[in-house]
Amino acid sequence: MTDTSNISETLRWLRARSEHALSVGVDPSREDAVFGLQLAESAVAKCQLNQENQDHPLQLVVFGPTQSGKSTVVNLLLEANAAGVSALAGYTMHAQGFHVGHGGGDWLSSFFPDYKKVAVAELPRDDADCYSAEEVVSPLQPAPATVWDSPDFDSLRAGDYRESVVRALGLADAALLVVSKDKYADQAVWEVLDLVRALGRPLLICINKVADGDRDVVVNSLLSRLDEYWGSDSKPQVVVLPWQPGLGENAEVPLDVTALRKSVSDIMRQATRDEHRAQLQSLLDHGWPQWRVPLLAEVNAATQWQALVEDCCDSVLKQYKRDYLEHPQQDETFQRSLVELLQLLEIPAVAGVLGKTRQLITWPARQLLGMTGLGEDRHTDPDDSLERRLLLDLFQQSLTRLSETALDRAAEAGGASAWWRGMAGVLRQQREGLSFDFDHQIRDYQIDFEPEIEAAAQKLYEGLQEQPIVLNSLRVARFGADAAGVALAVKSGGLGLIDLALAPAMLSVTSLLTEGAMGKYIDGVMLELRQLQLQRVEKLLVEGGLAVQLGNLPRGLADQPGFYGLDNIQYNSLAEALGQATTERGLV
Ligand SMILES: Nc1nc2c(ncn2[C@@H]2O[C@H](COP(=O)(O)OP(=O)(O)O)[C@@H](O)[C@H]2O)c(=O)[nH]1
Ligand SMILES: [Mg+2]
Repeated sequence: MTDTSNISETLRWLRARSEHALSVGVDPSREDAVFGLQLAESAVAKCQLNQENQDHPLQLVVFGPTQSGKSTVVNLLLEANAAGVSALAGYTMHAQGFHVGHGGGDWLSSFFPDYKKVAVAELPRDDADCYSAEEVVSPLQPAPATVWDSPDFDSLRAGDYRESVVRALGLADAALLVVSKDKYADQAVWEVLDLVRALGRPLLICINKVADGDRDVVVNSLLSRLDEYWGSDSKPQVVVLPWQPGLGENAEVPLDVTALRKSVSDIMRQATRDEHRAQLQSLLDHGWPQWRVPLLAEVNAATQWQALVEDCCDSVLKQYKRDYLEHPQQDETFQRSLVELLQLLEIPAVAGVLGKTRQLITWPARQLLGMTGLGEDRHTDPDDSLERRLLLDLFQQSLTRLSETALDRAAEAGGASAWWRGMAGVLRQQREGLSFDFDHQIRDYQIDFEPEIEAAAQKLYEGLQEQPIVLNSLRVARFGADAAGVALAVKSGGLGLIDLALAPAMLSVTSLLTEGAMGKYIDGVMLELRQLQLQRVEKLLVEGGLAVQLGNLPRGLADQPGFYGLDNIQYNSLAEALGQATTERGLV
């Protein structure tokens, strides 16, 4: 079984996130989940208390809706005027423990670490994070024991102090629900009862303020309701207290009060702590289907997001192949290899131009374009290469597609719509930065790839050495200044390929090289080069820019209120910590 401190930490984290979501108005239905999480946290603390202070006295917790007579019942049980009774709703605001036959102990403050212990008479009305625990003289049996009076959970102000009801309930070895005749059918009562049932402690229900004539009708109605909710499980015992003026104030004790005391003694005697660890697990099993709903919605949405991102990468790569690598008129890589080759051939006209500017030729080189006068009117950014422009365009298209999808899914009703809205927001915020980063990665890739182009040119040159006829034709070919200019422009990455293909001088070089045995050889070298280029671009997309950066975007939601920010692995370890089944990747 999972270790309790891990359970406790996990529950606390889940609760903090859920409360955060509530505070920003995301999904008000999470209030119930918070209630269940609080009870589970308290049940964990009880298990820890059982281990660390095995002998702490039996704890009976009285709970119920407002004005049902909880404090009155506590006094009847203790046979003392201990708990404050009032006709005002929400009069009891704190958990109040009455020790019978013992004086309490340090274990209590470690069970209520977030609460201040205050004397009953001094419990403040403006601070809910207090409790009291005092010894009373009482004939209650069995003893030693502590009887807890608790605040209501259903009145208007109950939100302020409801947590202390739940904290006290977790401490219970046995529990007593006090409902009044007019409250027993309330939704709020049955919701709490549902949780307490999952907590599994011996439970007694007391219907209070029942007029004599109504007794059978009310009891039968409650019993049939219990049948409906409890099914075949063993149901709690029900006792009745009549509507009787001055109940508990007279010396004469009505029969019903005696019966109540006896039933309470019985459930206290039934209480055993051996079951508490298993009961905690039942409580976790009970809450989990509800707690996991928003988590799963996010994990599923995040899985879908990853699939979308992978899809985008695939389609960018496909388009890059089609529109760049395999596009016959946009063979920028080939042209650049040729320019390198021309340099290696030391053809005078080309070598002259390139030679003069040798130090300036760092590719891409802004300065050179100004010198050649080429391309200025066509490209606003002199660093531009077709490849970079295409990749950037494709990246932008991907971002647009992702935000449109996010907005579409946000518009669909469902648990994940806030997540998608959040993602659309993250994308909007980060779009500029992402594009900037991706651009840098393209340039880094291009600079890294430059030596490969040079190496390919070197191979072409070596091949040419074995083809003296072609080599000679090249050496004697007449290259005008045009060819040199074209070469330089390509070298600096500033010339569109269409221009290059049209440049007659280059055409003549190309045709010399692409025919016969030399042509085959060149095709081979170029094929290898393109394969390498495809690999590098794939790496750029998959390991770099697109996949990783876009894949990490959901993390931006983890810090925003209302989100849990778990991925599939984190979800599974959380589920495991609570003893729940994990999920396969890609679940829906
Ligand atoms: N007449 C009569 N009044 C009761 C009975 N039980 C509780 N009351 C009154 O109902 C009001 C609320 O009782 P209290 O014990 O403070 O309810 P709590 O809010 O559940 O603690 C008080 O005015 C009590 O005197 C009862 O059985 N008969
Ligand atoms: Mg009260």
